[in-house]
Parts: sequence; structure tokens; C-alpha cells
Amino acid sequence: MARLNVLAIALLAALIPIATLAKEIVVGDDAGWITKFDYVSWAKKQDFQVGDTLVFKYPQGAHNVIKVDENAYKNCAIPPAGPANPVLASGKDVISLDAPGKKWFLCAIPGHCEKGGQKLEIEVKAGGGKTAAAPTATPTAAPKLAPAPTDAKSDNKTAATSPAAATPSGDGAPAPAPASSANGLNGYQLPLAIVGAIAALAIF
Ligand SMILES: [Cu+2]
Repeated sequence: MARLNVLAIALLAALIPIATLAKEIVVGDDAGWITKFDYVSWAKKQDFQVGDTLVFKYPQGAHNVIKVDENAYKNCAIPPAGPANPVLASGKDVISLDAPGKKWFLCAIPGHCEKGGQKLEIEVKAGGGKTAAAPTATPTAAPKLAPAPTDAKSDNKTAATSPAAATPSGDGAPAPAPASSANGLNGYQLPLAIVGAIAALAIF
């Protein structure tokens, strides 16, 4: 039984980084995708990682989203839309950040970019290092013998809430050097607390 608990905890610890790896970032937070919003300052406060998704939220018809290059971003030059680069207009446009580097978006409704500043520049960081930071909640789990009926439940819950369990993005999994943990600290505080709580449950 004790061994089972340890296994469950180890499994959870392994799942947490995957669960936190991909996050959904709503552009402008509660304000959404609007004119007259300081997206430069907003973007500075975000942590865009490969694997995250960007969501542009706005009342359908009020705005739209098109991906542009740096020059178009700077000049609010609206490129011709085409199959390769459509104007997104669903009101909840989801963009996968699947490569590192800078990306630029703007609203193609005339005036919104030039006069309203409705444009966004982000820099996506290669996310790989983040998975390396190992949660430290497991070391003393072995000795106690306690049937822990909560294990299975919490285990399932965690598995169910991890959106991208099947896609740990290539070499991301158990890299040996957790050098960039400072970077990922924010993302880990909550999961660590959860692991700690579950570990406590399992032990006692
Ligand atoms: Cu607009």
C-alpha cells in the first residue's frame, strides 16, 4: 500500500509539469481585444511559452485578428488576407504558439490599429526548460502504511485536468538540468501546493 502511495505521488509529480506547460493566455485579460489598450505594457507582464495558446476575445463583428509581420505591425499596414493568413473574426480566436520568437497581430478594421493602437507584439520563449523543474514533495513518502482511498480520486482528477498530457513537446520531458526554475516559479507554486496537499493526504 505504501508503495502504491509513492507511485501515485510520483505519477502526480510527473503529470504536474505537463499540466502547467501549456496555458491559455487571454489577450488583454478581462479587457479582451479592444482599442485604446496598452498591449505593450500588458505583453511585458506575460510569460509566453511554446505550447501556450493565445485567445483574442471581443464581441463578434466589433474587431478581428490578423497575423502580420513586424513591418506591418509598426505601420499598421493591413495585409491582404488569404487562405494562408486569414482574418480571424470569431470573437474568440485561438492561436497556438507553436514556435519561439516574436509574433505580431493587429485588428484589420480600418482605424483600429492606427488610431486605436489595437495591435500586439509578443515574444514566445522556447518552453522546454520549464518541464525540468522537479517538484520536491516526494522524498519522505515511503514508511507509513495507510490505505488512502483518496489516491485514485485525486489521481483521476489531475489526469483529467491536464489538457495536453499526450504532447510533452519533444525533448521536454525529464531533462536533467532544472536550471531555469526561477523562470517557471510562478507556474509551479500552485501545482506544488497541490502535490504537497496530495502527498500529505496519501501519507496520513
Ligand atoms: Cu478592432
